[in-house]
Amino acid sequence: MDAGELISGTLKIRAIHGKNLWPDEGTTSDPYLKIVFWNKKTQRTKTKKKDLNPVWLKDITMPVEMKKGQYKPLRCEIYDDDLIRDDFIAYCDVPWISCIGNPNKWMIDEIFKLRGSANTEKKNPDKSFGELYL
Ligand SMILES: [Ca+2]
Ligand SMILES: [Ca+2]
Repeated sequence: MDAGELISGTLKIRAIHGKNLWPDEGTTSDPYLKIVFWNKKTQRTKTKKKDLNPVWLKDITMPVEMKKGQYKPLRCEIYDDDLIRDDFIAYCDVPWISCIGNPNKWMIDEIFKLRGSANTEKKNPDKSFGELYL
């Protein structure tokens, strides 16, 4: 495959659950998952109220129309839902290149360790932010 090769289809992601998420609000938070795609489009799950082990079980689909060279991992971000401004909690990057060329197969079945931002790592010095299962 060369970088100019066109890739088209639909990417389907099953957001399953988060585990041991870091509590933004002392002992809990209201987490949702936001996925930032290669084209900067985003999609998110619903908020799970007061749940550090949220089960979203949400299927997210994104049409793929891009050149191979535009490939980027999926940026998966966990936020705490708040009235005024949602707090960023943690993120991970999920490679999905194995999905290209394998239509109609689930290629990712994995637990990803979450990482904090510089700001959340300051608030959470042991840097354990939990895990995301996709
Ligand atoms: Ca909240
Ligand atoms: Ca908050």
